[in-house]
Parts: sequence; structure tokens; C-alpha cells
Amino acid sequence: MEQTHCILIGAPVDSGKRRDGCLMGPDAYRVAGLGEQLTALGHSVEDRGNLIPDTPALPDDPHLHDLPTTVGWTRSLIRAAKEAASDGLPIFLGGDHALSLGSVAGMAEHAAAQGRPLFVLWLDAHSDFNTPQTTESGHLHGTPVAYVTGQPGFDAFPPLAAPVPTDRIAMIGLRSVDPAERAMLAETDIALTDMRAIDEHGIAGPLAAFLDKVQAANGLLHVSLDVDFLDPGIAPAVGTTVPGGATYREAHLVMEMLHDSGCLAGLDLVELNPFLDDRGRTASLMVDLTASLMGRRIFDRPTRSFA
Ligand code: EXY
Ligand code: MN
Ligand code: MN
Ligand code: MN
Repeated sequence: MEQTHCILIGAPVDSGKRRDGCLMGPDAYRVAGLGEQLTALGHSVEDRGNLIPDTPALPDDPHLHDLPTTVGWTRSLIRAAKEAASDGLPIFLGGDHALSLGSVAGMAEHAAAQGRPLFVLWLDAHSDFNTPQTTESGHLHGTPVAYVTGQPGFDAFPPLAAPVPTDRIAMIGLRSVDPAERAMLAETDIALTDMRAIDEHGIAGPLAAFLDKVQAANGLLHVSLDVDFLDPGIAPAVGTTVPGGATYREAHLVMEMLHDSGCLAGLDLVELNPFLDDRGRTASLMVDLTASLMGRRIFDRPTRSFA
């Protein structure tokens, strides 16, 4: 298996929603042995510690929760993503999904500098496609995909140096989409795979089609894995659980296929709230999934392929 220089970046972002707890996420992944698992797979691991947010001189917004802090995180994360992507594979340890405002924007800038298109795989129960104008909750963790694709309304945030075209995004695991998001998504060419489609046709088909597209474009792939992509029965430690999520094997199959694609350029692990966990069960599962993404195989395949 190819050796990768994995760069762990703690992003204890908790400003993307009201319920706190994600700030403990980065250390939960460290305690769950993420670094050790990657080292055991033959990768080199560099832990750059936890980032801190910039402190922009911005007024609070009556509707958007903790806007100044989230803008500060976005600025800091864009810089961190660009720096780390030049040195290896950035793995952002969240922190809530507002961290992806900066991680994805920074990865897109990196990819553009390399002259390669960035593709984004959004593994989530939610589409996170609200804008500051459409969000009902005012929680900015529900907006990163809208921001990085250049939707209007993000004037307080850094101007995008490299917007991600919507036809380079795939969402898998959807089962909680707001009406405004649904209307906006209908106007885009984002590849949408909800749980009903997975129930009927399986998870491998839509993922394989997306990966073919990434490979054909010589693209770089950034994966954003939200804990709530998984079924709450196996991953309870998240504040936005939605019943009927991905199973243990569906999730590991996704990771194994991603590894085999050879396109991975960056990873977000987001929305883990250790305060809601059961003896680290969810943190350990996210670490196990990352190990599958980085080459570990749970089930040794017979020498004869059944494909
Ligand atoms: N769509 C809802 C909102 O915008 O408030 C719920 C968003 C949940 C976001 C989590 C990170 O996936
Ligand atoms: Mn808060
Ligand atoms: Mn999310
Ligand atoms: Mn979610």
C-alpha cells in the first residue's frame, strides 16, 4: 500500500450551532488512536495540534449564530488547508461542519494552484446547502456547501478564490433536507444520493460513478464525513442524529472504494460530540473508518476475486 504523509489538524469548531461539545472532538480522535492506526498502516503522521480562529472585527448578527467566530475559523482554516495540502494529506479533526467552510475553500485553492479540479464527496444526512438568507436555524454548520459553491449571501466570509462547481460535488446519505435547500438543489447538478436510493440500489453504484468522473478529470477528491451520515444506532455521538443512516458495512465499503480510487486529497471528520458518546464508541468507529480509507481491510478478500 502506498505510504502517505498524513497531517492531523485539530479544528475544535463549535460555533456552527448552539449545542456545544464538538470542541472536544479533536482530542477524542487522538485518544481513540487515530495517529497510531495510521502509523500501523505504514503512513507517516504529523499532528499539527489545534488551530485557533482569527478574530475579525465583525458585529454579531441577530440571526446567524456566532457569525464572527465562524468567519474567524474560516479564515484560519483556509490558510491551514493550503499549507497542509502542499505537504501531504490534511485530515481535519472536527469540530462541527462549519469547519468545512474553510477546509474545502482552502483545498479548492490548493487544487487550482496545482491545475487540477477539486471534487467533493459529502457524506451526510444533511445537504448543508443553506445560505445565511435561507437558514431557519441560523446555524452555519448547515451552510458550507452553499458557501464553497459560491451561492449568494456570504458577504461576511472570505471571497472565494476558487469556487467549487456544483457538478463536482456528490452527496451520499441524504435524509434531512430543508425546503429551501431542496428548491436550490433542484437548480444544480450536484449528484444527490439519498437513503431511499441506497436502500433500493445500494451505495456502491452512485459512488463508483462519481469516482469514475473524478479519475477521468484527473481530479483531487476531498471527503467530508459527518458523523450523522451513519445510523445513530452505531454512531450516537452527534447533535443532529437522523434515524435510518448508513450501516457499518455500507460506511466501510465507501471508505474502501475511496482508498482504491487513489484520488483522496483531504478529509474532514466532523460533528463528533464526545459529550454524547458511549465510552468512545463513535470516536472509535470514525477512526476505524479512517483506517479503511487509508488502506486497512477488515475482511481479507480471497485470492480469487468474486468481482
Ligand atoms: N438543515 C438544518 C439547518 O440548516 O439548521 C440542519 C443542519 C444540520 C447540519 C449538520 C452538519 O450536518
Ligand atoms: Mn456556540
Ligand atoms: Mn453536515
Ligand atoms: Mn449532518
